[in-house]
Amino acid sequence: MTGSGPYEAVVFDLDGVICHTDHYHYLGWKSVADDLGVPFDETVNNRLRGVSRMESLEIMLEPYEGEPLSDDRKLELATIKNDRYRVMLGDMSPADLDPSVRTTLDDLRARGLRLAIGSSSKNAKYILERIGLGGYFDAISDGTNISRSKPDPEVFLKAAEYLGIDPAKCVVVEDAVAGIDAGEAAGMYTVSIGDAADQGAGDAKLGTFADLSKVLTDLGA
Ligand code: B16
Ligand code: MG
Repeated sequence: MTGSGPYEAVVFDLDGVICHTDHYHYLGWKSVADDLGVPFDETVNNRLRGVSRMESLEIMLEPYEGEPLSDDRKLELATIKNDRYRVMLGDMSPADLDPSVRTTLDDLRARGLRLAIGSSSKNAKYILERIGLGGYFDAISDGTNISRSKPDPEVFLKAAEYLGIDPAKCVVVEDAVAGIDAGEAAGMYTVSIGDAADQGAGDAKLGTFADLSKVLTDLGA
């Protein structure tokens, strides 16, 4: 069965929407910034939402005033960050999935909506496994299948393609302003949560993830 309203699918960003790996990204980048003597705080971290790993590194390095860094050294720094981040991900479990997120996803699925992930992360499948959602989604588009980062729409257009659904029939849920911009560029209805909602982005805004059920009801889905 497919959703009968104008919308047939929901594409979810992962980090900051389905789960809160954003704090682990912060700790990972902060530890590398500390090693380099570069100031790094939550304000800078907010600029990394939805941004690829190497672009995140460049943002973190903006205040860096040391010796010029070669491309190999930059790759090494990004790898160090990712290794430390993966150690933190390894401690995640299904207990890190908010029960209201699971209930809401199940509610949407019961309506016949197709559910997909649209994440910039190359760790997306590993994270989904850790929190007990491995195999749950109908399609996963992530950092391993894109060549351009949000706000480019590629990650969401691929999700729609994998689902076999017209992008105009997709709703996207995002915590990053860059992600909302990407959803709009993909021609999707955009729903913001967290930082993106705080900044007034999106066609609709969520206070909590569970509010998504009502937004979709209002959309006729
Ligand atoms: P990785 P999302 C994004 O995930 C994060 O928001 C962003 O901070 C991170 O740099 C990016 O994934 C790449 O992550 O280093 O794991 O490949 O919000 O698009 O789900
Ligand atoms: Mg995000």
